[in-house]
Amino acid sequence: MSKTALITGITGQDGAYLADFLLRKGYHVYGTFRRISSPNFSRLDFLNITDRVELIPFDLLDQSSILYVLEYTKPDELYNLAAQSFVGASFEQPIATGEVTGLGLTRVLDTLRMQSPHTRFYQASSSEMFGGSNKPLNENSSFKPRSPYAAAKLYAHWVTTNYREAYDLYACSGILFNHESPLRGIEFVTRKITYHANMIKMGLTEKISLGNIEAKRDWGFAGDYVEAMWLMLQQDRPEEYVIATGKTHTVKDFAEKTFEKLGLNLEDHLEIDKKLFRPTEVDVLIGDPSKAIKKLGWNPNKTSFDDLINIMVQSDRELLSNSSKDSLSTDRIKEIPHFKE
Ligand code: NAP
Ligand code: F7E
Repeated sequence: MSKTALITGITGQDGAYLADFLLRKGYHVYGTFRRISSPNFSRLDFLNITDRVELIPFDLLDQSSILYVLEYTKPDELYNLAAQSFVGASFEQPIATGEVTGLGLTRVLDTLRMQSPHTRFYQASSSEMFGGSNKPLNENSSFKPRSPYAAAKLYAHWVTTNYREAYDLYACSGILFNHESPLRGIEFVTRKITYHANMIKMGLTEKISLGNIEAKRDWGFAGDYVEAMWLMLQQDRPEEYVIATGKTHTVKDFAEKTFEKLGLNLEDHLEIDKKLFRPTEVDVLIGDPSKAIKKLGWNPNKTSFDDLINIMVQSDRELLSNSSKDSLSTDRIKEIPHFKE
């Protein structure tokens, strides 16, 4: 019989790639979605898998929906990817971020403990929990969260560790550094850059506004990172793993390369907007994936920084070329407003 997996947050970037990965492995995949005003399955559609996964309504704020989903699915593996995942928004909505990203995990794990304790559990922890360092960070590095998002993720991370120790659950956290793709949300900096650079190339806009372009991140490809999530649940013992490429680049590097690939000069189009700076920033992130390489056999070098940019630039070029001008004239062009300075 095929194994079953439940993915919370299947409508997000990682949820879609993970669902695709697990379907290829022969899993029966359940995925949760939020009831919102218009359906949001575009990422599953992009990968042509919407009809191949079983979708169940669910909200991390709603205990009874969590109970229902677990009773209904009793999965072999549960991947908790759902979260309010945008660091910038966590400064504007710190309480909702705590409720969803922090307490939401506890609701899921506590229900799992009672309903389906044999399910193997993956928690989507984040490099943001470290707060930054010039040196490569590993599983033993100390945490110093610099945003409400990072604090909520750290709470969820420790609850996962605690439930493993207290109730002997197979519960582990992947501490993932930034990973991007054509399915990345448009407000995250990499996708914002590849999308806007293509808009500029097509003459649909002239400028891109960015915040702190000196920030450095360890960026990988989301399609490679979901394999690490799965590998973590196939081990003899549940543990924590850092997943990263081991290389870091500034936002400016990413933007310059993107613009170059389109035959554009970043300087001619860049505006620095102070409103896009965060109240506290994580200046530098670089991860040390040695443990994942050694124990999981995971390969951090499948997709290079250059390849990642190529994939995203090409995908946004196709997306924009296939869209009518009318459909491009509103939401996507506008900046996401920031209310707090
Ligand atoms: P994403 O694209 O923002 O997806 C987040 C998912 O969570 C979406 O499916 C979203 O549903 C769902 N969600 C949000 N609020 C919810 C709620 N109240 N109840 C139920 N579902 C809710 O994020 P991602 O990039 O795929 O990341 C996946 C996970 O990894 C997140 O937990 C993120 O914090 C973590 N992480 C990401 C990275 C990265 O670089 N991508 C690195 C480290 C950790 P809607 O589609 O309805 O909004
Ligand atoms: O910012 C700087 C910004 O929003 C990256 C999430 O997946 O990865 C992600 O969090 C850097 C920051 O991602 C703009 O200040 C400059 O230094 O793309 P981002 P993030 O905050 O690193 C971690 C690992 C997660 O766990 C999160 O869920 O870029 N930056 N100018 C900008 N950032 C944005 N968004 N927009 C700008 O205009």
